[in-house]
Amino acid sequence: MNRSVLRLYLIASSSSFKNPLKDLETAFKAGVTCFQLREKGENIKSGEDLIKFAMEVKDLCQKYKVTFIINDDVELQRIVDADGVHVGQADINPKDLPAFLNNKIIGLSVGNLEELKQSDLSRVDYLGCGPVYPTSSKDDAGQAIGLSGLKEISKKTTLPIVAIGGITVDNFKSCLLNGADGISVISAITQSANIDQTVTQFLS
Ligand code: TZP
Ligand code: MG
Repeated sequence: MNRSVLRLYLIASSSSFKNPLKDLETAFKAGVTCFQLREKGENIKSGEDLIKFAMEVKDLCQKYKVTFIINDDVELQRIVDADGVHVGQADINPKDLPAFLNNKIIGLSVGNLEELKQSDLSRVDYLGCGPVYPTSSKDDAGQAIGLSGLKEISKKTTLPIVAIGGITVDNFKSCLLNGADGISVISAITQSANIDQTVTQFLS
């Protein structure tokens, strides 16, 4: 995959924003490069509602040339024909993902060198590394690995890396200087009072 796709990778659920489609459009228009639908947390959609929302997001992604990734839900990926899936260490092993994902993007979360060593990366296109900084957006995110942890992982792989966890407009540049091809954020954009400005700052 092209590493530049990871440059600004937004993650959100259907309830992360006050006006999800409007706010996502603002973020995409401002330059988000990749979007992951991660339907977790409170007030989440399921079934037909989730499919409908994911289709609407896919249309938006196509309009703004944003790569569209689905977290974990392989069936939803297939139904909406998103660009790929992202799985965590506790999810399906990437090597066991169905064959219909062969020409799709597969992302894997890696929290430390041990996880990197133990993961079958034969079908993995990029790694999500972190949490780099402490975060309250994921209960089981694990210990923050810091910039040193990020750098360590990046030295042991040639796969594209997106840094994640506690990343803000004030600390993202350090991630890009320590092995990350891009940065992935939830709260910095979903909680922003000025999404357009925040996205622009992340791209500067
Ligand atoms: N995986 C590791 S940390 C994290 C995920 C999904 C949450 C990142 O959210 P935030 O708000 O950008 O720290
Ligand atoms: Mg997962």
